[in-house]
Amino acid sequence: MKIVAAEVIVTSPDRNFVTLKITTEDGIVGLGDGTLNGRELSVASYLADHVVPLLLGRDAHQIEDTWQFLYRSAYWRRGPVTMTAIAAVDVALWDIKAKAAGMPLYQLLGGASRTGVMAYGHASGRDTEELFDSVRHHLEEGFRSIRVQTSVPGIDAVYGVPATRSAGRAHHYEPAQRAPLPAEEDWDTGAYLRHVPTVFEAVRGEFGADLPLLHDAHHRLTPIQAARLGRDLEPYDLFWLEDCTPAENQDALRLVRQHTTTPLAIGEVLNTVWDYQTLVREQLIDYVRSSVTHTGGVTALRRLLDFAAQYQVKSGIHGPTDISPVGFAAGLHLDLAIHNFGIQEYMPHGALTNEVFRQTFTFGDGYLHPGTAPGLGVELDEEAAGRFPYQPAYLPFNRLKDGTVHDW
Ligand code: GCO
Ligand code: MG
Repeated sequence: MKIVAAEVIVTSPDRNFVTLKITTEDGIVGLGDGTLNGRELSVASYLADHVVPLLLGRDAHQIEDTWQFLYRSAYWRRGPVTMTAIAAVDVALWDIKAKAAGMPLYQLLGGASRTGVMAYGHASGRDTEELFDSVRHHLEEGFRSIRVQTSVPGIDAVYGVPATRSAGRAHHYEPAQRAPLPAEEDWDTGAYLRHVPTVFEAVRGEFGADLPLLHDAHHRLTPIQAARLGRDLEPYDLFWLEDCTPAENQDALRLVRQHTTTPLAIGEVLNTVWDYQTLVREQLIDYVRSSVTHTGGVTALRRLLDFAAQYQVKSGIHGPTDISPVGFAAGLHLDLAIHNFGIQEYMPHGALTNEVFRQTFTFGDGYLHPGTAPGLGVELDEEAAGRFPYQPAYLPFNRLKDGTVHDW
């Protein structure tokens, strides 16, 4: 089944998305997500300039061969732009194969291992009252596991907490801003380490012992600071503490592990199984945070999660709004099929995004399901996509009080 066309579509409903649309000689269309937040056009160019010409005429069914060809023939390996571009191709080919088979993708990955996929949502607040309100709102929306992010006294703008509560999206934090330059946020590790445990104490007091709670430290701590935070949070029984240290230093997690039993999740900025070698083999983490979109697609993430399964490490697939509905759906099919599923992040997309990407997944009482439509279950409305041209957008960055740039 020859590939006869491949097109890169950049659209910006609510935010920027890069989609690869592959068409086969018998008219089957597959979609892949190539969205890399704040660097979207680099992936669009990598795909359009260097990958599309290689795809034309290839057999769409040869997913493994195409993956190996794109990974090895570039000579320059790994990195977020390359791995996101490979993911876009891989996911589009899985979509095509599943449509050709007349089955939802999870059937081709071995079939469902569970009836639904447990999802967590993002609650946040500038103070306790606003945070409790946000947790309640998420419970009403159907979430049964909640990530808790909080403002910190003395810090003006902090990751995960919207600076303003705009109507309609009041409870959803959007990680990028449409702006010609990145916004500057501030950071004070001491103030954060003192404040966060008091917030979890309050949340546990209000919502009880049973509610699974998560927290994202977003790469800001040194190993000894992370060890202290993990230990201080032990009384509040977190489902996980995420990105406690910048993960390119895998060895750092040994020290954190020696000091705390708080479960650790890492990996949304990692791109390949190689980035996880020490983390998984030494069981330094409990959850793999990679997305399908940034890790080379379904083929590569499946392999990574199978490796993790040998060490009792589970999945926690990244699901922010900067993964498009196409990449999100691909993650849901994997979640349903693999044995070592842990939890799925679910940050609902905005109304305009849902107009452009027609989706079949369902959510209720804490669980997501990708649906049973053939393929991924996502269709792109190209007319709607065309109404939302690309807009420059950046992730924020951090400075300490003395002006030093810090991890965001
Ligand atoms: C998460 C992430 C996101 C990232 C965003 C960057 O846990 O969902 O940390 O909020 O900041 O995906 O593009
Ligand atoms: Mg995160």
